[in-house]
Formats: sequence, structure tokens, C-alpha cells
Amino acid sequence: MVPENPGVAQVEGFEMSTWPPQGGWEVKQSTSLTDPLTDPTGDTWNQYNEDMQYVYDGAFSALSPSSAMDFNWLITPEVQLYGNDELSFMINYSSDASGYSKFYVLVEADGVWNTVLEYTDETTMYNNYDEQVTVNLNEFAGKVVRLAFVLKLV
Ligand SMILES: [Ca+2]
Repeated sequence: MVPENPGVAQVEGFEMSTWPPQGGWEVKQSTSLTDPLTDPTGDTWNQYNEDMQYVYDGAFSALSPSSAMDFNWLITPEVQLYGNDELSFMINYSSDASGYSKFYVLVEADGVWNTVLEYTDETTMYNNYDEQVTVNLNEFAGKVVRLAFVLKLV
């Protein structure tokens, strides 16, 4: 049995004074979801506070602008997962007939990235901070993982 989380939540609101956040956060790019990760060139994930409709709480958010090319990865530090851990986040994501941006959440465990959430259907979808997204991580209980938020813009 993997022990349950003793009650410790790791929270990131992107309010820091450096980008990416300290402690092992990384920003990478790739030409597909399975190609090697490379250091970013051009626009990609960044700390953002220019238009508050894209900030859920506080003064800042993490945003990947529509000018970003290829697959843009925002990767967390390593985290020890317990038996009952889950990932929760707020997102401002829109997909409609004018563009089908793709969004993924991946978990790296034992050296392999696993897709645990994907918004890839060419359907109209809005979640403009309307409701929290929660991802069950039971599959990775007991492992040390990294999580990645990946955006592929049109
Ligand atoms: Ca924030």
C-alpha cells in the first residue's frame, strides 16, 4: 500500500519574481508530443499580467500566447505522489471553429511521459476559469513524477 498524503498540498499561483518559478520548473518545446524536448525559441509559456481576464487569482498567471509555435511545455519540479493525490488547476481555454488549440496534461514517471488529459477534439469548448479541472493521479501513486501542461496552438 502506498501511504496517503499526510495533508500537504503543493500550490503554485505564478506570483513569483522570477520565471520560470524556482525549484525546478522548466519551459520546453517539441515538434510533437513524443519528440525530444528542447529549449524554447520564440514565444512560449511566460508569466503574465497584462489582461486580468487571463489571470484567475492574484496578479499573475502562466500563459502561452497565440504566437507560440509547436508544442509548449510548462513542467513542474519533481513531486512525490502519495496514494490519494490529485492534480487540480484553473484554466482559461477556448476552442471554437476559428481554431482548435490542443491542450494536454502529461505525467512523467519512470522516465516516460504519460498523457492523462487531452483537449484535442475539434469541438467548441470553453472553460474560462468556469470550473476547476481535476486529474486523478492514482495510477502514479508512490512514484516521483513531474507534471507538464502542454499547449499546441493553431
Ligand atoms: Ca496567480
